[in-house]
Amino acid sequence: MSRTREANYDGLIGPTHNYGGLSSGNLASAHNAGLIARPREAALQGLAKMKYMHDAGLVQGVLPPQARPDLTQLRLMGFSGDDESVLKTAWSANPRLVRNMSSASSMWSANAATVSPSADCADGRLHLTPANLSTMLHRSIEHEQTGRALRAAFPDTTKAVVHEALPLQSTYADEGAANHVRLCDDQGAQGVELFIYGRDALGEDSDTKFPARQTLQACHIIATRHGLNGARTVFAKQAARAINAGAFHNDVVCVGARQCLFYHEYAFEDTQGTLEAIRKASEGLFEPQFVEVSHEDVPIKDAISAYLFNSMLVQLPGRERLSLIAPTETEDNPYTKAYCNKMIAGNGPIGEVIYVDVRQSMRNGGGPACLRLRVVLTEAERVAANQKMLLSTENYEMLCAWVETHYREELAPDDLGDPALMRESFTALDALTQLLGLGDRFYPFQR
Ligand code: SUG
Repeated sequence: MSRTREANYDGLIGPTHNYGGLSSGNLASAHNAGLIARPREAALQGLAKMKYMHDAGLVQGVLPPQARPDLTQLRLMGFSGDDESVLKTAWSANPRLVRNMSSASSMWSANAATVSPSADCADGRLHLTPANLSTMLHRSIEHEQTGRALRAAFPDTTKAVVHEALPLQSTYADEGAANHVRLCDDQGAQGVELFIYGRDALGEDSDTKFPARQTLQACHIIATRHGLNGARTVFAKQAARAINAGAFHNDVVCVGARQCLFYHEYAFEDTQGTLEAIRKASEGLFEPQFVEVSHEDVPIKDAISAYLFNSMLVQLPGRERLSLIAPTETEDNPYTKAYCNKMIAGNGPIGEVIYVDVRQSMRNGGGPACLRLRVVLTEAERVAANQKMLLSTENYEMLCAWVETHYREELAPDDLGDPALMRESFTALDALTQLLGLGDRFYPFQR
């Protein structure tokens, strides 16, 4: 067994966490618009999940929240003066714009980037492409800071390449690892990378009711940039009916790990073709294991509302079978709970389901899997990574204390116009740069 391991880098939930109703096609975001959010509780829930994974023996990383409100964007839109004047004039001109510029959405780090481990890439380096997130205004402003955070996490360019995001144009719409699955035998061996797209921007018109956020063109470019072996790469179309039912990312209806692909019957446009392509791409490497959940066992509506597939599928040390780290909502839903009980009683590849409480994030459509970016690291890559961005018992406690010091208990969307919230947030992030070893010029407000 090689010493290559999969790390999970979670997005630390930021001080402006709120329910803005900003994401069309994301049913939770739409239904919960305007609710009072609890940023402190949200951040502590996220940290508790990270600590759980760390204690279970996995490598756990932390990605910093982004600076919000994004004053650079507001200045580009013509609002001027000192920071407080920019926020105040923008808020009185257009509160919805300010809400878009204030979202804590970078917490969902499954959308931060697409990651290809060095074992899959022609130049033997780890490749990461920050997602342009061009479909949603509030997310399209993330990629630059995401690139900076990833460069801070993986500073050794002889081992890791952090690319620029794809151009911000709808042809290249890219939502990162939420539409990407890697299957493999040992983590350090050549794997099969599966890219799932919702639309072919240069082909026929998209026929979905909600936006299809990932294009085939974006998938092709990323696979080329990363130097992937074409014979070990699969491109599959997400089913329009999944998008229309609220699966705004593929990871709402599918998750994979090691040799196992766990997915809903309605996930892919052409299920048999997709499975066949995966079988072919994995020939000589490993035998893929497919766990398909039928619509009869779990109606697509329940799969999406209970977020069964937005779980982390992980190989925990000491376990023979895979563990599914699912949201508590999966336990609350009779269909998904019954399915999980039946599944673990069987002898398939998934042997255990562990429920975690990330309810604050869930109300915006972000389950356990949305909150983490998987990065397979060889031992040398792990040693070269920024150690302060890896969770330890010590910095977990420091991060919890930091949240307790700086975060508000409650936040309504209209609080986002409050200059005091902006000052509190920037003070918090300034302090965080020390804790995570980011230097004192990481955020725009520090420069
Ligand atoms: O992009 N929600 C995010 C949820 C992202 C979930 N990620 C994955 N499935 N990997 C989104 O729709 C809602 C923000 C608001 O409405 O305030 C939001 O951006």
